Amino acid sequence: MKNNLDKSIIIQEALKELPSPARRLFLKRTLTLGGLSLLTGCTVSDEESAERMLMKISRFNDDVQAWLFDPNKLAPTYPESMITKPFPFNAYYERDKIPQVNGDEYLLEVSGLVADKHSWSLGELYQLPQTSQVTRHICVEGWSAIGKWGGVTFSTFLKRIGADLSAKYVGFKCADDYYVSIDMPTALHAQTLLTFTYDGKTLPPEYGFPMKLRMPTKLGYKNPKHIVAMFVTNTYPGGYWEDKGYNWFGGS
Ligand SMILES: Nc1nc2c(c(=O)[nH]1)N[C@H]1C(S)=C(S)[C@@H](COP(=O)(O)O)O[C@H]1N2
Ligand SMILES: [Mo]
Repeated sequence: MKNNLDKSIIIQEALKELPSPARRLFLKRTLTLGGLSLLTGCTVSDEESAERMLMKISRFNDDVQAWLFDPNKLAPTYPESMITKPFPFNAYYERDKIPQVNGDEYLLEVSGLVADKHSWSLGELYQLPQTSQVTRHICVEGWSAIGKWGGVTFSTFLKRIGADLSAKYVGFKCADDYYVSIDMPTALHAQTLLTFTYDGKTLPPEYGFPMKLRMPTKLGYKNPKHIVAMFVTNTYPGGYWEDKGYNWFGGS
């Protein structure tokens, strides 16, 4: 077993191998060796594997960094012919634990810095103006897939509930033990959708029935499925993986 000091030396050495100083700084800021293991799902035990993983992550950063850091930049969209079939399922548990939410009884709780705190039935949510987009979902575990999600533009919903749009965060609680929070600029991003459909059909349980917040500008783990409650706040709410060491911004 390597001790913490060894680990920090390994990561420092591996970081030296990265070509761009900016990228090096970026990774240094956001990653520890433990975080690297979490991000990649592999045990980082030696310099070579750390380096390989950092290169992989840095290539990924090259692709996404621009729009991750600019709230006005749009993530790429794709033709429907490029949709990945079958679209992967992922959660911190296996398929047999997928939450089975009863849509007839379902109510979305809304709280915090919002004028209208009434809970929303699915019928009411489906009445909101609906749109759809075909975007790439990127998981830190090393896969990405293109899918089509439909729902209401989240900024439309936030305005409808009279959310304080100058607040810092929007937090989400899910029907499983998952929870996550995002920054307000991302919540207001034009491509951030509160989605109820996948590929034109009601979102199936594995993809997050009754709703998934879909943000093509964020990594997969920032996109909560099975949302049951949301709140607007100025107090940092954290998140399931963030509290285990992932970086909150969700772009590394
Ligand atoms: N409620 C909930 N949301 C979640 C997760 C989860 O375990 N529970 N996993 C996240 C991760 S890491 C990924 S990659 C995506 C997977 O979404 P998919 O099953 O539609 O591919 O959901 C995200 N949202
Ligand atoms: Mo993920």
